This record gives sequence, structure tokens and C-alpha cells, in this order.
Amino acid sequence: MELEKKDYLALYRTMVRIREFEETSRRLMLDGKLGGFLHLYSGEEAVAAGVCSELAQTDCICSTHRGHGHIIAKGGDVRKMMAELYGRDGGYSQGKSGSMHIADIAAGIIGANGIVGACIPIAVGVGFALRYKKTDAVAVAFFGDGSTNRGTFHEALNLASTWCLPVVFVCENNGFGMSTPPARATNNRFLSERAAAYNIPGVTVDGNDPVAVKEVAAEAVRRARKGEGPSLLECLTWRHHGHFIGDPALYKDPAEQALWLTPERDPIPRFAKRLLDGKVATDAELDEIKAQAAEEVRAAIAFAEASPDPSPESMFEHVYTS
Ligand SMILES: Cc1ncc(C[n+]2csc(CCOP(=O)(O)OP(=O)(O)O)c2C)c(N)n1
Repeated sequence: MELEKKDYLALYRTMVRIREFEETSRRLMLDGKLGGFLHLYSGEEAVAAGVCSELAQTDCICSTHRGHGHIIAKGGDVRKMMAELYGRDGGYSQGKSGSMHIADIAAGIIGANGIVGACIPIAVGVGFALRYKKTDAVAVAFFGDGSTNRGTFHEALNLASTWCLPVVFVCENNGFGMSTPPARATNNRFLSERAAAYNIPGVTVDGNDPVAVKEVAAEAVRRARKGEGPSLLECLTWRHHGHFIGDPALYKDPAEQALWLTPERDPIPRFAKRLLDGKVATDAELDEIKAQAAEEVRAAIAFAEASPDPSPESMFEHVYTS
């Protein structure tokens, strides 16, 4: 896929912004400034960047416990995200939800979700609603390899296929569901093979190449928009850290981990080299993008730290009662 310079740089910028947010959040948590759980997206940035580069604001995404990258790529507000991680009133959920329940309906971010596999049928419901309202918007579900062994995945693909709904299912195969590699949890060589059971297209792609991801996403989104139904994309990637901050990831083979962290595999230096070698961008331009991302996250921290704690009186606002 040949792109214009601005599109290449946009992919790079999105990946760098995500990495900066994630690595800064990691440091903040290790310094004791953030509470709760953080499941970092570092290493998987090319998936969110590639897929979301094909989406309009009116398209919707449903995300997971590892959702920061999807939210940033879809246009979420980094300041409100950071304030939410700090548990402050200026956060997306007034500091009451933390990392795993960030939503921004105006930006088409239906929500992160702490329940593994839950976002997949939600995306089917969103796809149904978008079509019922006679829009040409599409719904995207992001989920991990582990989620594809839940019934929700199979029910969702079956219904979306049967009703020919505008949904793109994006499986981020990062090598583990917590500590379990896919080969120990399924007999499929590629998880995309599962699409055949539901008579929809399924494709496996290098999930550390944002252009390759963009290319398969473009076709899946085009199909969905034109009423041709859902697709399943399996993006092969690797999470750089443990399952969550605090998991030492002793189950990873150290040699494999080291390989995925090399500049040839890490999606950001790998893409930077491609842009430099192809004379698409200069070192100075890429450095400038990194500096802007660092400044954006610094400003987000300042916003979060200036934001008050939620007031005790607000404890029962925005919660459900039975
Ligand atoms: C229904 C449910 N079962 C178990 C868990 C505990 N849990 C949290 S994340 C996770 C692994 C998810 O793996 P995967 O879907 O591959 O996503 P990844 O973490 O690799 O991004 C599990 C089992 C949960 N949150 N929800």
C-alpha cells in the first residue's frame, strides 16, 4: 500500500503518542502516583494506529482492559485519560472508573471493558444500531487472542455474519492470554481460520507493521460500509511488558522477549527506519513528533495533578442502582 507522506507520519505519530502515554503511565505507577491496574499496550501500537487510521469519527470502537492505545488512536483526550488514571474529577469518569472503563461516545469510543471478550458482542450490538439508524458507519471490536476462546466471540461472529452487520473484529494476538500462549489454548494454527466457521473473511497480518494493518483494515472497513458484512483480522504482535504492571512475565522465553524488543521487531523503530530509508521523513521530523508527544503527556500530567479528587457527595452519581 502506497501512502502520502502525511499518512505515513500520522501512523508514526499515533504510535509514538501511545508509547509515550504507556511508558509514562508505567513510571507514574511505579512511583506510586497511580492506583488500580494498568495493562500496557506498548509493543502493540501498530494495530490501533493502522485500524483507526481507516475510521471516521462516526465509526465506533469497543475495547478491552488493554485499551489506552485504541482510545488514543480513535481520538480520545489524553488529558482526561491521564486524570482518570490519577482518579481525579477531571477524568473521563470523574476518577471513578480507572483505566479499564474509559469511554468517549462523541469520539466513537464506546468503552474499554474489564470483562474479557465482553466488547465483542457489544460491537455487534453497535453495528446493528448503526445500520438500524441507516448510517454507513462501522463498529470495530478490539480483543486479545485469549478472548477468542470465550463463547462471546463465537456468538458474536455468528450473529454478525448471519445479519450481515457492519463490524470489523480485530484480534490482537500478542502471544499470551495472561501467561497462556494460544497454542496451549486452541488447535488452530491461525486464529483467523475461525472466520471460516462463520463464512466471513479472515486474514492474519503482521501486527507490528502499521501499513500492513491499515491495508487489511481498509478492505474490512470498506466491506462493512458497503453492507457486505463483517470480517475478522488477526494481528500478530507482542506485548512488551507483563500482563499488567506488577506481572514479572516469568513465563516469557527471554530470548523471544529480547527478539521482539529489537529495532527490527519493535513497531516504532522499525517504522522509523522504513520512513528514513525511504526518504519519507527526516530524523528531525521524527524527533519533532516524539517531542510533541512528550509535551502532550507532560501537559496531561499537569492537568491531572491540578484536578481535584472527586467530592464525597458525588459518590452516588453516575452509578447504577438496583
Ligand atoms: C470473563 C473474564 N475472565 C477472566 C478475566 C481475567 N483476565 C483478565 S485479562 C485476561 C487475559 C486476556 O487475554 P487476551 O484476551 O489475550 O488479551 P491480552 O491481555 O493479551 O491483551 C484474563 C483471563 C476477566 N477479566 N474476564
